[in-house]
Amino acid sequence: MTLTPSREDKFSFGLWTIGWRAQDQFGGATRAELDVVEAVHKLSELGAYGLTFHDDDLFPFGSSDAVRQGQIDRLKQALADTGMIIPMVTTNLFSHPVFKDGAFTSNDREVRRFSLRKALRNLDLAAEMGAKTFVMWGGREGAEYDNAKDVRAALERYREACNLLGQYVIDKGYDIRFAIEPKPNEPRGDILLPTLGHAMAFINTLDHPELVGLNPEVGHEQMAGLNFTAGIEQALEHGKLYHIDLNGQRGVKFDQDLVFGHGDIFNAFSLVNLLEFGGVNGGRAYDGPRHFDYKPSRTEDYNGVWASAAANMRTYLLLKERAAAFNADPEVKAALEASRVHQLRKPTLNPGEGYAQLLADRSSYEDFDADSYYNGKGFNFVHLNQLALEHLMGAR
Ligand code: GLT
Ligand code: MN
Ligand code: MN
Repeated sequence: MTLTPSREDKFSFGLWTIGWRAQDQFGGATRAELDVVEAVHKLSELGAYGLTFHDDDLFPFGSSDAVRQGQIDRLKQALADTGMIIPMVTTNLFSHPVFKDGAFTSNDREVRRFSLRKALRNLDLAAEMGAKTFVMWGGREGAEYDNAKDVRAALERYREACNLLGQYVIDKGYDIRFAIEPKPNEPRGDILLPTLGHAMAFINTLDHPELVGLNPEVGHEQMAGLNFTAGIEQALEHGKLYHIDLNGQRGVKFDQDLVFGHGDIFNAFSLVNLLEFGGVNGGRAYDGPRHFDYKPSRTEDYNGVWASAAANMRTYLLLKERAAAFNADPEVKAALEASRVHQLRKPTLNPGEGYAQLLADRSSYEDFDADSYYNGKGFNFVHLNQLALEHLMGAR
């Protein structure tokens, strides 16, 4: 296994990640603007295969048609020169003051109609660029105050928007699927569809649920204190992992967008094992882009930006290598056996068995020795976890 990224690894980056100028609530930018052509060439040299962007990353909000087209043409030329692709496009419905109370769910109907038009226009661009996924991150769709937002009405308006965009894609014959990106808070006090569980329930209420899946982000689930890998398992079980945002987060705090693996490294290890090798179940679980949505720290100059971009990919490949070693280790196999991990795949009832047979089975209850679980019958999980840690640290 090589640690040098290649196109087959399907690594992609948002233009807003490496291009982030590091402004925050307490201070202005620490870096100059990054030109899209340079971004494409640099990412290509580093081994990425794709660039993603918001409309406003490529051409400023309110650009004239000529400026917009000029930037699109420059990007297309850079793609042609490097062989890079645009796997995903997304819409900025959060930066301009017009979106201060949201876009599709703003209390102001004119803002909602404007937002739909902005998204529709960007769908045309996504199709033109060959993107297969259209991410919807509703960062401003939310509220700070309970009485300020009719949440049920907001969900209806969000559904109205998703249904309209879905119908547009169908009617235009675009080969595009939507991926909703959940986040619990920031910039709003509370954001609509805060976790991937909320989003999955919502998707099932749409006119075309098959057109809409998830773009879960590591840090966003972890901001809610949730286990990201476990969430991804459930998204996979529902066939809803359409895209993924990889990064790092250290605990329940503001959205850090650190380099992948620079947060919960244990969870990053199980995530890569799941995506690449199906985790304890086996089989490759996800075939889409490995998309990094991180922010190079404010302390870094452009040398640090490119070093951090490379770090995302190298960490991913290191974890992939470590996961392969973990899976192949006979001691790990024995530990999984001792932990009875694979027994969970066996149905609890026998073939054809119902409650009548279960009630008649004395071994399942009357003769079952529940007390033998006191002071015995341990599950060996800690040993299994120590083996994971040792593989992770390169100690095995
Ligand atoms: C924004 C956000 C990210 C989303 C992007 C897509 S924009 O930077 O913090 O998590 O993925 O709109
Ligand atoms: Mn984030
Ligand atoms: Mn993201």
